Amino acid sequence: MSEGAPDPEVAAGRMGAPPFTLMGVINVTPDSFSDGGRFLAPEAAVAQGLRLEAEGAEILDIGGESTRPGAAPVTAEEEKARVLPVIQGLADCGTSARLCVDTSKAEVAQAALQAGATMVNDVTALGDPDMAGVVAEARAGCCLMHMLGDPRTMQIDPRYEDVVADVKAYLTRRLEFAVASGIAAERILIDPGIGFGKTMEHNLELLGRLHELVELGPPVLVGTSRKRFLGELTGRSVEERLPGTIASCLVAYEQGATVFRVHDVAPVHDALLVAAATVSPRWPTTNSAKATR
Ligand code: HH2
Repeated sequence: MSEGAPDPEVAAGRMGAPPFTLMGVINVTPDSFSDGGRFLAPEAAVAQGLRLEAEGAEILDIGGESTRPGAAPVTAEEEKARVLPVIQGLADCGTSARLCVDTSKAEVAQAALQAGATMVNDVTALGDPDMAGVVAEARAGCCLMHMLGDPRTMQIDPRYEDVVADVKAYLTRRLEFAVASGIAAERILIDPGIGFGKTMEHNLELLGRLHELVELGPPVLVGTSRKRFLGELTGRSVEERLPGTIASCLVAYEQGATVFRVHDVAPVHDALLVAAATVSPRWPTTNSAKATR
């Protein structure tokens, strides 16, 4: 068993599959807010993907353009040059994790789906006019995320009537559009877009009332990992936000979120296992009589 990997007996066998999914983040960018520059070399990104998989990630989210506030846009050519070797490399390694491309460009998504990805994480919720067709045609999964404005401007005085109701109304419209475009409902995830055109108060309100988004039906994905609102709350730098990340994931889990997009897979996995064993009425399913310490 590799270092940091969950005990397979606990994680998959004796207790049944856990009722949540971890999406491990791999940013193949020079400027991502927390891991920019670390995985620019394809070999480093592939190794990171395999490490995250061993730690419990069932989905690997590979992105070639930072969405941090004020980030410089990247051309489709550049984005493809960054993500395709990594997706291809992970597919060649025979990874059993699902490969997801984090992009809002249909051209990049199409190339990634041909290279071995089976899912598109689109922070613009199918904003590119060609994106829905690409996802539908490939019978791929997709994540529809809420964002107010675009990454260049989104953090300039974001305002909502009622942030949860506004995000819910937006996701309802995008879900309807996705399904009308031929994407099967069961292949869709929804995401409130923590930090995308939201103040700290907006993010906390969304996390605390996430069950209202769960009512829409599709699995809810949350991405709080290392984000700025955690730093604003705790005074911690990006490298010191793991405890805040874990706490926010546990709150989201208790509210009904089931997919967690994180950089630090192993610790979040363990924390969620404990939370799930405590609060989930149907899990663990097959408790063994074996005593545990
Ligand atoms: N957050 C980031 C990027 N993509 N996708 C979804 N669905 N949900 C999120 O919350 C989300 C996302 C931002 O985090 P990160 O990828 O670490 O940073 P950067 O955008 O700077 O690369």
